[in-house]
Amino acid sequence: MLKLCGFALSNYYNKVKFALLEKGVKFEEELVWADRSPALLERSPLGKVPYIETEHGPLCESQVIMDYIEVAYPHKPLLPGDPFAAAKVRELITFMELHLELVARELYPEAFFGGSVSDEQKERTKKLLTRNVKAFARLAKFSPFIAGSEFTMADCAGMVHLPVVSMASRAIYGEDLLADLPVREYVKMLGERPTAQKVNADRKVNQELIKSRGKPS
Ligand SMILES: N[C@@H](CCC(=O)N[C@@H](CS)C(=O)NCC(=O)O)C(=O)O
Repeated sequence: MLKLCGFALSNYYNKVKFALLEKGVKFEEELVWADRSPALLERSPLGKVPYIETEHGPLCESQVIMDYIEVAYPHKPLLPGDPFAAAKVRELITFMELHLELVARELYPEAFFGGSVSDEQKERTKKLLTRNVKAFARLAKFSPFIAGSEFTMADCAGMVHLPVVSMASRAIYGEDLLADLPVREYVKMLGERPTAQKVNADRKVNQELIKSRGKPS
């Protein structure tokens, strides 16, 4: 059986888990911290989670995993059949991950982990994030799903990444740089899905574990 490895506070881990649950794919979970141990590096060479264990071997990088499970388990597709519409879904995922989450990630040490980020870095990140949010707003539909009327894999990404970007910007700048987008309503709507409730409940349990154990690495 396919095994999803990582920890449930990770937004990338939860993106894949949300997709697996939505597709109804049977899978197991293994708690793996991003500790750069030799065993982890053998399966995920950058020491990042998630990765999956398949009957063919391990696979890392969450979007590569999403694309693999989409093809390997084609029932209940999370991408439109039309090639252009499918590419538009992937475009949204790239914007959320490369241009929002990865940029906001510079703030996480101070926003979430008790570290500090220099003022120069904060200023650079704010400029870039402000520009990227405007660009993302031109693409995202929120009607009611992020790519339009159908739930897609972009919603698996949206539900996990957008709230973290909001939280990080509120913590560092005292303002939500996503405030002009209907993120709160969107996340609430997705949160009504039993699959999302499972992801969120498991995340909370893992968060408590991390609080008692320390930083997730
Ligand atoms: N591009 C990777 C990003 C995964 C990622 O950054 N995971 C974090 C946890 S949310 C991690 O493993 N961080 C540990 C590290 O970077 O060393 C993916 O999409 O899977």
